[in-house]
Amino acid sequence: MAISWYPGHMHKASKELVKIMRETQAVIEVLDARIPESSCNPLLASIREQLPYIRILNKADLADPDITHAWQKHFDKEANCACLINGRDKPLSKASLVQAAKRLIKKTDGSKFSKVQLVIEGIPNVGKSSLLNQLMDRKVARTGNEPAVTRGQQRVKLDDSWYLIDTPGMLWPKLADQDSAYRLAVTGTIRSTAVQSDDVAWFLAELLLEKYPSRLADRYRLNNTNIKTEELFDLIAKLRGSLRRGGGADINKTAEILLNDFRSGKLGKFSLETPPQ
Ligand SMILES: Nc1nc2c(ncn2[C@@H]2O[C@H](COP(=O)(O)OP(=O)(O)OP(=O)(O)O)[C@@H](O)[C@H]2O)c(=O)[nH]1
Ligand SMILES: [Mg+2]
Repeated sequence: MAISWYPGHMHKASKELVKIMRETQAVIEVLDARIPESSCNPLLASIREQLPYIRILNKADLADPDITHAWQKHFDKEANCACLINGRDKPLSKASLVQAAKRLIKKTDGSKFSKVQLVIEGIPNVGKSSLLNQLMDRKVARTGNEPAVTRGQQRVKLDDSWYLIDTPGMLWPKLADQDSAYRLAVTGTIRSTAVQSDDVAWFLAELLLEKYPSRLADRYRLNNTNIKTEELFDLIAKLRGSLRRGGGADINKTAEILLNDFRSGKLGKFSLETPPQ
């Protein structure tokens, strides 16, 4: 099934984003450290145009640290860009963010920092509002473990002359690369009603069987990982009690188990994309 998810509220959010760019000094683009390439929304580059941008590799606690650092080096080479890392294990401080923003803004327009507005943007469910709360050191924005929680812009004062704007998560009209689209779905970016979770879990199971069989063996006590995807579903179902009456895996329940184990980090840290050499 082809994955595509661009509801009306995202189109509206992109228009609202365009409106605030003129009063914005720099953009904070939040990426998923597990899929930095697929989580990079091409619309955002065209909206921010020449503005400097800070890329934050978020949810780094769920990704392979060496690969995340390689991505950081890769993005740091882009003109007008600084790349920072954030995760539950090592939260980014307000001071580090402000320092990076000051350096970038100074380079591009020599601003006096009398009033600086930074806009936080990125794909849905990547952790934009959580980052806002973290930087503010209190809960100012609603967060949730599902895409499209934030529905409108929210502007807050970071300190005397610095403002932050949280924005709704946005995808783009056509997810041309379907492998990327599936990686977005696996990481929880696409609303569950817009995808078939058994399809997404199947994609994940095949990927894990091919590239990370030992993680599956550890988590699901497998003696042998030289098995077909269907057998993997059956073995998970047996272990976790998601069998159909009469035997065999309840595909939907088992798909949820596998996806939840992956998304929560219980299967380990995964980087599904590496930077180009
Ligand atoms: N493991 C981990 N989870 C995170 C991190 N940051 C955010 N989350 C979780 O990711 C989920 C989404 O967080 P939000 O901050 O609501 O994401 P958002 O980008 O604002 O989402 P939308 O408003 O829907 O676009 C929540 O369950 C957060 O707890 C992180 O660094 N590590
Ligand atoms: Mg949000």
